[in-house]
Amino acid sequence: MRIVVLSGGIGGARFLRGLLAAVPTAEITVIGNTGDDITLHGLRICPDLDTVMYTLGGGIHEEQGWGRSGETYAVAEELAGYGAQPQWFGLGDRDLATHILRSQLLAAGTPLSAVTDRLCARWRPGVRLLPMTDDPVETRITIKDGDQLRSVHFQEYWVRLHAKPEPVAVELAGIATAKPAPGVLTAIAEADLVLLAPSNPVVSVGPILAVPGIRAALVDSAAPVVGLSPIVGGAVVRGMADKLLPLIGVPTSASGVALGYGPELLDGWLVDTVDAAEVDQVAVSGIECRAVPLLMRDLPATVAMAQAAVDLAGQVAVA
Ligand code: FO1
Repeated sequence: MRIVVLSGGIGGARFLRGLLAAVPTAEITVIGNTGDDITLHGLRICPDLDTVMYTLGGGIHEEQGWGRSGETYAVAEELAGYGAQPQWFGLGDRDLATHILRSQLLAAGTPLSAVTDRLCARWRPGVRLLPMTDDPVETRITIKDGDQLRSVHFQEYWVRLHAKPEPVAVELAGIATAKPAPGVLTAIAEADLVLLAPSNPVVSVGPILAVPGIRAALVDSAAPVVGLSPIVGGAVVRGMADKLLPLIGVPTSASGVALGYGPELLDGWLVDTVDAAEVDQVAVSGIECRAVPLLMRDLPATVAMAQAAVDLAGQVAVA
């Protein structure tokens, strides 16, 4: 079975660990969000690609869900010694090796998709990891700064500002001229099943769907498209989606996110059991909906929700 998963962030990577265990014989292609990518100290950092690569490759800092296990920070301390900026983004020594090699290859003209293949050759994540595009896209948040409006990189909004300032708009700089990375549209066309991981709909799944051609390919795809709600009981499980969903006019609810993606995109949607009352609201829009436990407390729980998504896809495929 060929499965394509749109994934971003820590939740998406953890979901993939359950999916791999639930369907070990499946060929899984992950389309990873690159809107989070940032250049710091002259190095290109791809958080959502690295979190998938490290999580599935066994190198992740488990508690954080990002960065490397067994990390040290000697380089960051030396940079701070020079007063080098910025100092708000935690870069460990092991993680820096990834950014150094990626930056070296990008500077030599290697496309991000080929760079990602090169890095994954070491980690062997068990999935094909594709960036959504090889072109530069940057998620930026316009915030209120006193009576001024200021646009900041998503990472500054999230990591330095802890999503505290009131956001006014989300912008995907570069998206209009971004092209799907090599293999993305083919993977979608050949997929037996497409899954939207329980990732942030605004800054993780949203940018992937916004790459010209990707959403249309999914809408036109013969494969069932099934998503898992990242909102449980009207709240985010992690991250700051609740602060950003209002900016795209989507309620912070399991049904709201499904209707935000829309029935032309979604064939199926999983909500958590606490949101079972919302199943009908989703179903009347034409999206098959089930209520199952969606908290990834441990691997068995994650395997069960991944299996539930695959099962739902099987039901909508024949419907
Ligand atoms: N998240 C933080 O909250 N603090 C950090 O200092 C931080 C550093 C960092 C370094 C590399 C990397 O790949 C991810 C990092 N993250 C950090 C997580 C990152 O901001 C988020 O995982 C994603 O951008 C959310 O999708």
